[in-house]
Amino acid sequence: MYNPQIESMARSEMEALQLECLQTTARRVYENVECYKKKFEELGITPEDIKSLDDIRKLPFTKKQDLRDNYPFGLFAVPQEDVVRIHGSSGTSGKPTVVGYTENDIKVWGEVVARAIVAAGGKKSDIFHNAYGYGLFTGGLGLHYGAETLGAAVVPISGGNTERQITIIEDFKPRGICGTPSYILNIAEKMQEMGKDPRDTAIEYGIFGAEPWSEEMRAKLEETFNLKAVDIYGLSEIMGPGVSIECHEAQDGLHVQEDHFYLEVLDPKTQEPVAEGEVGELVFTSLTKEAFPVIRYRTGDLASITREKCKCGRTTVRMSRVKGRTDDMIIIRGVNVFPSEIERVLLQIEGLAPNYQIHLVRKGTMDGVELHVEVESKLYEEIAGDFAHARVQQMKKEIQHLMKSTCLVTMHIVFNVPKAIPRSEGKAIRVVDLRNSDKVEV
Ligand code: DLL
Repeated sequence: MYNPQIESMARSEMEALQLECLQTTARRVYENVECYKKKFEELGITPEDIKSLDDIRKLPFTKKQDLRDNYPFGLFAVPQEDVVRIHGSSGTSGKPTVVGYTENDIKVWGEVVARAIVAAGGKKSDIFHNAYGYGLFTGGLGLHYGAETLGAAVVPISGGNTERQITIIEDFKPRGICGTPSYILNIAEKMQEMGKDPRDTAIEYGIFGAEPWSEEMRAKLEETFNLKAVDIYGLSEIMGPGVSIECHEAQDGLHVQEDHFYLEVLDPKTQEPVAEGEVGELVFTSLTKEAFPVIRYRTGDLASITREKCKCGRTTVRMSRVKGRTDDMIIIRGVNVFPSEIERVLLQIEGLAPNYQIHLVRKGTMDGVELHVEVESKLYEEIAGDFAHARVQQMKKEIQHLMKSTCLVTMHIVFNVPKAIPRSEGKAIRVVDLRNSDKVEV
C-alpha cells in the first residue's frame, strides 16, 4: 500500500475523518460558491445542519447541467490566482465541462493516483508507459502526476502514433502501462500485424479505465499481453482518474479513496439509497477539494458497492465495475440494454475481433439495433472473405440467439471485414445513434 495508514484505516476512524471533511466542504461551498449558497437557501439549510454523515442527505445534488449553467468558472470556490490547473471533459453538447485545481488539489490527486498504481502492482522502480491522452482530458496528466508522486519513471507518450508506442515499449521495457482498454488492444493488434507478440514485452501490469469494459475484455487483455489488468475509475468533475481502483491481489471491485471522495449509491428514480450489493447511481461528494468542490454529484454511472473485507487488507468500500450509465442505457422497444452486456457476450465468440459498434436505426416507426461485429483476420482467410460461408451464417445465428437470450432484443448482426470498425486512440465509441438521420454519437 502506498498509504497504509489511510488505506487500511478502521471504519470508525475513517467515518470521523469523513464527517469533519464534509462539514468543511459544506462550509466552503456555502461561503464561496453562489450556486451552492442559493441551493442551500432554497432547501432552508446551512452548513451547521451537517452533524452526522447521514445528514449528507439534506444537501442538494449537483448535476452536469449545473456545470454547464456556470461555464466556465462559476463553480470555482477559490480566487483565480489560487487555481494552478484547469481540465475539462468533452461533452456531447459542444463546450467542455470545466474543472479547476489548487496546488493542494494537484498534490492530493498525485497521492490518490500513486495509491492506485501501487494497488495495481506498481513500484517506485518501475518504468511506466502512459498512453492516456494528455490535454484537457484528465487521463494523461492524472496518471502522470500519480506515477511521479510514486517516484516511477513515467513515459508521457499520450495516445496515438501506435507504431512509435510499440518501439518505445520494446526499447524502454516498461513494467506498467495505462490507457483506455480499447486503445491498448489496438496496440496489441498493431504489434501482431507487424509480426510481433505482445507477450514478449516487459509489461507486467496494466491500469485500464475511462470507458466501460467487461470481464471478458480483461481476459482478452491479460491473455494478449500476459499482464495483470486492473480497473481504474474516475471522472473529471470529482478529480479525474484515481477516484477508485482495483487491487491486483483480488481484482474484485474498486477501492474507493474514501478519505477524499464520499460515495452514495442511489436509486436514480427515487434518489433513495439502495441496499449494499444492489446497482444504483454513483453519487460523489468531494471531501478535500479546494478549487472545485462538488456536493452530491450525480455521475450517471451505475454500479453497486460492498463493504466486505478485501484480501489485500484495504478497508475501504469497494464499488463494482461500472455496469452502465443512466443516459447510455439503450431502450429498444421498451427493453433496457447496456452496451457492456453486449460486449460481455460478443467477446465469448471465437473468430470475432474485440471491436464492435452498436448502431441504433429506425425502420419505419420501429427502433432497431444493428450490431456491427468484425471477423478476425485468421477467420477471414479461412472463409476466403465470403460472408455467405456456412461458418459465418452459423456464427450469426449464435450471436443473435445469445443476444436475444441475454438482452431480450432481436438484433440484426452485420459482419465486417477486419479493421472495418473505427479504432480509438482514447475512449472508444460503442454506440452510434442513427435514428434521426444525422449521425449522432451517444
Ligand atoms: O475518464 C477519467 C479517467 C481517466 C478515468 C483515466 C480512468 C482513467 P471523464 O472524461 O470526465 O474522466 O469521464 C468520466 O468516464 O463518468 C464514466 O462514465 C467513464 N469511466 C471512467 N472510468 C471508467 C471505468 C475520465 N473504469 C466518465 N469503467 C465516468 C467504466 C468509466 N466507465
